[in-house]
Amino acid sequence: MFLKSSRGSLLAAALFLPLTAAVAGGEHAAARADSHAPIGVMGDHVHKAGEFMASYRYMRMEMSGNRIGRKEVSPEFIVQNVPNRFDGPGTLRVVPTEMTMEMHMLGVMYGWTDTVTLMAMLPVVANTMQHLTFQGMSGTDRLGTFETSSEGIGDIGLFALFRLHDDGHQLLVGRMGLRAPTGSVDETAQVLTPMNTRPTLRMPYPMQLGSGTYAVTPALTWRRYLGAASIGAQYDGVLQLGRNDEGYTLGDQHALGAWAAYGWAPWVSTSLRARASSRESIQGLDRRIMAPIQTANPDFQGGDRIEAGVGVNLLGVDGPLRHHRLAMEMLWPFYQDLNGPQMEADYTLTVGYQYAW
Ligand SMILES: [Cu+2]
Repeated sequence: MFLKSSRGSLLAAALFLPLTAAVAGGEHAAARADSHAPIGVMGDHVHKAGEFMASYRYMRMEMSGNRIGRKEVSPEFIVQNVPNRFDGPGTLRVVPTEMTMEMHMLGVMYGWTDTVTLMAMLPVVANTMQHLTFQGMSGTDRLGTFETSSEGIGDIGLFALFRLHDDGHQLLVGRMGLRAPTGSVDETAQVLTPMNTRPTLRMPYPMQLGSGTYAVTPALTWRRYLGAASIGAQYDGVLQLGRNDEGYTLGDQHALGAWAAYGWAPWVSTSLRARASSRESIQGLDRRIMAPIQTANPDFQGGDRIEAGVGVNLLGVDGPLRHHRLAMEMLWPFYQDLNGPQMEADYTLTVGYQYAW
């Protein structure tokens, strides 16, 4: 799996050498931990013909508090000021306060040829959301709190990765992917209404497990070795196709990220990464998702975010650990401009294990 990629002198130099650092020549190819991008990046590498790789990723995103645009707002501000677009109260009456999104992602890669690698991804999703319900049709009297959750298979993805350029130092990988609507979009939960009743309703958009539509997921990834260091960049998109059976389309997403990594030894590298992403709001409407809560409004979805963080890649280079990889990355947002009111992200953690043979 580690290609004939690396010729860098692996034990030299300080973190983030000037980009002019010369690539040490004359050494034969060796495995290095930063031959894979930080674990939060997907579809960054390819395999040689006949190689397989199995992977497991755990991703966790925590959200809390709310914003309108870049401005933080309180639950009381939301229920006094933000209109309810559906029948009932004039303003929103239920406010989400915290959300945890977890994903267990199983993946397999296969080098079909030296140029084309095939990849499949199966996500298992688990979401929980905490809410605050305000009493009656108006005012700021707190009635109570409730939690909803959803769990199950998300949208599976099938991808082809293309080795567009690879000279041992510099690698360019193109990706074309198709996501299928295998995740449920009709999950329900019991809620606490402002009238103090507890009906079971279809959950709002962020709590659903899938998109309900096919999507194409192109990406382009570039990586270059600079001695013991490496730098890389990726564009990553999710373009939804058509409208789902419930009557809506999730917003398209575009992300641009860049990282720098340094290999302290062939078996360990650390990285810094920044990523800017943009997601559009939802087009259309699910007629069964109509409640005085921001998450039920298709307009209050998506926005722009810039996050940055650190990662570590570990690679087994000999003995029984050879070809095993373990990696972790943590990203924190430092800029969020949300189509809000919407919950803001606190952090995203990705832990991954990969094994190639
Ligand atoms: Cu792989």
